[in-house]
Amino acid sequence: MAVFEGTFTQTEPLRFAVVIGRFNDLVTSKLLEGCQDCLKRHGVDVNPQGTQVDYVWVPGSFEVPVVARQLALSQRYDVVICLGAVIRGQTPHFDLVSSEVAKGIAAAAFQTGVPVVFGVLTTDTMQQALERAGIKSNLGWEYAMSALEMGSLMRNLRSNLAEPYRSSQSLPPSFKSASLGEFAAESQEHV
Ligand code: INI
Repeated sequence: MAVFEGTFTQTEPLRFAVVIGRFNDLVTSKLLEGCQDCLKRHGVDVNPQGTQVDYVWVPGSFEVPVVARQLALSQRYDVVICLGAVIRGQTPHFDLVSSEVAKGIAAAAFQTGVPVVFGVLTTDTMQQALERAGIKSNLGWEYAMSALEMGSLMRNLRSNLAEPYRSSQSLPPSFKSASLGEFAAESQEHV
């Protein structure tokens, strides 16, 4: 059998889309800088005029999932990175926005089969958000690492799982040459 893992070195074939919320752009632009810095240091051409990364700005985090899904559906990208900042101190509807964004991003990945990185900070204060976007560390870097790992892992899985598993030796004789339809019918008989 096998172990599948992403890599951080073979980045040349990878294509990325980054969706960024303008709301709290003091924070999101810093997340983007951290994200680009990480991609660049791993050999990715982050220039918007280049061939590896496209950038899409949206009004706020709430708009991120629908755009992430559209980008994932386009089949142009190995991975979509979502960047946003939802801050409780200034957001009476913090819980609504943050939970919808999280659910929407998860759905975009699940519905399309394209990894969508959840890079939306949810904090109580602007101070906490800034600390995580560059003052102490920059989580944009971690989101890019997840994107590199997931993008390369999914490529690896696609190429290795293209062929169905062929170990007919270990199957009972009746299963050996069965098509999927026959297999399903046969399985039903045993229920
Ligand atoms: N969007 C954010 O990304 N972060 C926030 O903290 C925020 N607040 O405070 O409301 C926010 N609101 C805008 C929202 O994402 C939508 O853009 C807006 O509701 C229009 O649909």
